[in-house]
Amino acid sequence: MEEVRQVKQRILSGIQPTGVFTLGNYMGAITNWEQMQEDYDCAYFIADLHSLTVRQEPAQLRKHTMEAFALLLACGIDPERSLVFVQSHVHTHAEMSWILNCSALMGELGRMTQFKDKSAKHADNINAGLFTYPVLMAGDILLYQADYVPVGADQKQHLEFTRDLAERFNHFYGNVFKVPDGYFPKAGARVMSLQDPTSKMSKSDPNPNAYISILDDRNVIINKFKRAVTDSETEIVYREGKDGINNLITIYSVMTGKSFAEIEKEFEGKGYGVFKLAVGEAVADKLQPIRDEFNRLIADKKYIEETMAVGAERAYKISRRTLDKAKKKVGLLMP
Ligand code: ATP
Ligand code: LTN
Repeated sequence: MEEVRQVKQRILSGIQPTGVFTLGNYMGAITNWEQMQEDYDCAYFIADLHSLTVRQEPAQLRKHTMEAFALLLACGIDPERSLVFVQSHVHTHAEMSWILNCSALMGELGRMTQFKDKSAKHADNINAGLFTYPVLMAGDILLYQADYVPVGADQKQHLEFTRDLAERFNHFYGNVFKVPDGYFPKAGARVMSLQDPTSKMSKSDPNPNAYISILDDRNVIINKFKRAVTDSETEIVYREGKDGINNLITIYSVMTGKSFAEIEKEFEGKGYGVFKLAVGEAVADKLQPIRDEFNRLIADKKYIEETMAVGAERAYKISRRTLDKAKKKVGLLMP
């Protein structure tokens, strides 16, 4: 009897090499990426071109890119099962971005909240790349005909833009791109800063107490949670207005698999100090094997470089098909 082969749907996502990943990146994106490898055809990459939109020290960027790649592998992204590569190693991304730039509108790009936030943060360097950042991102996604894009909540607007751009392009030039859907985690889509629970945890925050880096030592992790900003009440319940505690409950829930109700029960009548320690320990336990694996991988530069090269070659082959199709459709004379 002939076996019916089910073609898997494609997942694609990227992360910038702007520093060591935080618990926010891990909960909002990478845990999902790891789990999705089971059921989907996955592609994950280090978005180094995107990171150039904020001034980077060149030697640091090279170091961070190697580290980010090793971190993905350490978090369980398996290069045998998934396509893993560095964005700038695959030149189709920059080329696709130019063609898409010519279909993107100034008005829609000007409405992007990330552009507004980053322009305010880096007022001395509001470069054109920061403005067209979502176009490069749309190209990353559309080149691979991705079905789903797993990202944190902060990227929702960029995904909406990608869908609009794909539909517009397909409308003018004929069907080239699959229109992708976002994929957001149920819990952990927006992990908040430990120092200001009304703003998101970010790896480029100048205050290291605001975030947990996934390579932080056990003691550092526990101390950061002990210092986490909460409120002046005593009750451990998930409730509107208790941003700090809500954030800690969410983190503890994702780390342990316990529901919010179970957590509220577990800590009924106990103080914030006890709860913060439990959260710190749960996070430290979860991250320990990742740290060990990272230390092993980062010492093997040759393996990392070889894995990057294999990924880049495969990514090029896949993405070239879409790029060529788009080039033909817009009327570029093919050599
Ligand atoms: P930067 O601080 O340099 O802007 P970042 O920490 O926001 O970086 P990115 O590389 O831009 O991280 O994002 C990588 C992935 O992690 C994206 O899918 C993003 O949505 C997700 N992510 C980032 N921060 C958080 C957060 N606090 N909570 C949940 N998901 C997050
Ligand atoms: N902008 C994303 C990183 C990114 C991305 C992508 C995510 C660049 N290209 C394509 C998903 C798909 C961010 O996380 N800040």
